[in-house]
Amino acid sequence: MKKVTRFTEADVTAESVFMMKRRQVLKALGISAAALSIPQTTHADILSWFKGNDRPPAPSGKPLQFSQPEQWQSKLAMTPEDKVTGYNNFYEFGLDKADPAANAGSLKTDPWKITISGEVAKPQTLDLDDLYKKFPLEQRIYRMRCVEAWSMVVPWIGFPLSKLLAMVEPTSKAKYVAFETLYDPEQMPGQKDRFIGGGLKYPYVEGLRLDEAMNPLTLLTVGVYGKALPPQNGAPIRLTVPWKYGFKGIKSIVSIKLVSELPPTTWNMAAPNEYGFYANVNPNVEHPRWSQASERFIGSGGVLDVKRQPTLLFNGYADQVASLYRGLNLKENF
Ligand SMILES: Nc1nc2c(c(=O)[nH]1)N[C@H]1C(S)=C(S)[C@@H](COP(=O)(O)O)O[C@H]1N2
Ligand SMILES: [Mo]
Repeated sequence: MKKVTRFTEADVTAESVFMMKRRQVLKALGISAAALSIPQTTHADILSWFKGNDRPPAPSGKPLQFSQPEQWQSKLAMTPEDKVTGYNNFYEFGLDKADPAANAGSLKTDPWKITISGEVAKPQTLDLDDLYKKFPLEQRIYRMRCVEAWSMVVPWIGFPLSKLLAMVEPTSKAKYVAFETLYDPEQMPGQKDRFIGGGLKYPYVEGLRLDEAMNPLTLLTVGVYGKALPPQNGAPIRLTVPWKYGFKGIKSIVSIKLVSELPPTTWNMAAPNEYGFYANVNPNVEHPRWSQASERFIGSGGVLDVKRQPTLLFNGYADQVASLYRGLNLKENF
């Protein structure tokens, strides 16, 4: 097996972890690798899909009250709930897609505090009650596209980040928004063990330009499928930026800071040539190690139903966000 000193998202999911389990999975399927007369790359799809298939039922979270504005509903086929809550990336709890559902249950998500600070006139620290009181929740059915080239359609519940930012009144120096996940190695084993956490630098941090953060699509998400987020999806509050690769959607946020300089971001620090600050979904800009032209949609199908579909520019939200990037070279600013 290839020796990996510092894991990247693809090394971990597509190579090391996957390769370790391939034999087990094939055995469980009752087939030998040789019996599958399909190319190696297709094996990876089918087998990693199978791993995602082997998942616990969706947890029974607290039901939420929310509206369903027409504009944000969708006729797209949705990814089933147990796949949304059972096939996750949350490296603080392990690298396998099944690890977050298995290991994040112990994360203490209430009480929770989130601070909004930096270049703002009215810095605040809010608890969950404050958030729920101040911001009415809405359901938004969004496409979700991971940089690893799989995708889902998910009914998130949350409120626009722009409302929170308006409340704290950014100063004229605020140009970017920096987000930070909880840092608590006792609760998040991946933060103290590089074999569990993939050798990323923790806490996980992410960032947006202020205009991206203010876009109406950008959601602070507190629920999914009608209920409070389960820990594996980033409880109690995470970011959802549907036109960007999933790694921008930072989970379990404790800090939102308005800043004047472009903030560091976790995957960019880990592999700057592979993961950019922008991370806009783009079928024409390939990852150095794989194409982004198509994606594997995780729907209601079974093990052998591996549906590939074309990747959409800005993940299908070009009409709402392309103007943010007018004049920007998207290949250079990936
Ligand atoms: N703190 C933190 N946030 C994170 C991650 C992570 O490992 N840690 N993984 C990211 C990646 S790569 C993806 S694709 C999405 C997955 O979100 P989901 O599990 O709710 O589908 O979360 C993102 N947010
Ligand atoms: Mo991802």
